[in-house]
Amino acid sequence: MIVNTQLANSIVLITGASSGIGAACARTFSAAGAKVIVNARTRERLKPVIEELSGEVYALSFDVCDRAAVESAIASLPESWRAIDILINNAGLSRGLDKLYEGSIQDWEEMIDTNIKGLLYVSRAVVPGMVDRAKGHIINIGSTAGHQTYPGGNVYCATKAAVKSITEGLKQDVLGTPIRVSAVDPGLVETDFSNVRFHGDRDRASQVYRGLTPLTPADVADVILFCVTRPPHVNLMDIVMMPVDQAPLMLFNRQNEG
Ligand code: 8X3
Repeated sequence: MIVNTQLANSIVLITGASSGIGAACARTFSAAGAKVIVNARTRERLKPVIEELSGEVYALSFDVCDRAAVESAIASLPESWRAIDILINNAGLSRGLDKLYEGSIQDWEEMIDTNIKGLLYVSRAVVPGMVDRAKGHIINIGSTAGHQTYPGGNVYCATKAAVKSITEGLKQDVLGTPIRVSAVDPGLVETDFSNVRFHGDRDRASQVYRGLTPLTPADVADVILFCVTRPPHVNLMDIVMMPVDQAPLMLFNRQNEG
């Protein structure tokens, strides 16, 4: 990939960068010339991604759900990595696809803690620096699930609707500054997402993508790159993307099915 002059030496923090969309963002932004801070819960999980990157990379391990850990990790950044230009709030997960009245409260807590509270903690720690420097772009990874609720999606969809509201609210809050705020909302992307949702039931997870061509994590990273490389006066507010084999919201074109 050609180094993008807009991104050369920019510092990008990507949460949940050990796999899926986060890891794809690390590859895409690193290849485009950015300095990349990759985050995951442990350094160990980041190793394979770091080994793939040829540009400058800094590993920052913390759990986005742990407010004190978020604050101290961001405060611990060395001087040369402090001025974060782009924050990609990617860490997120789904757990379960149960009726609300039968759902696991632990599943709910995990989704709310990661998808909403984690995103808020990281934003609260990083955005003040952007405001001080009058420079920055926050990209929140939402979902088609934040636009319409599907059966069994109840709490997960609510967390992604919250991401949409938080994105809009933050954009209002930084109005009058050059800071940009965007959400990228994918539909079906083939990652570990469904395996995590179904607590490691790989057969059930593979059924989600059966007979269709889902988005890849690289497809989503590509759109995020597009978002941040628009001219500085252009703010893409919310990009909803899905595979050609999906239609709003849960209609699928599966091959070999009657
Ligand atoms: C991921 C998309 O439709 O599996 O957020 O919830 S979906």
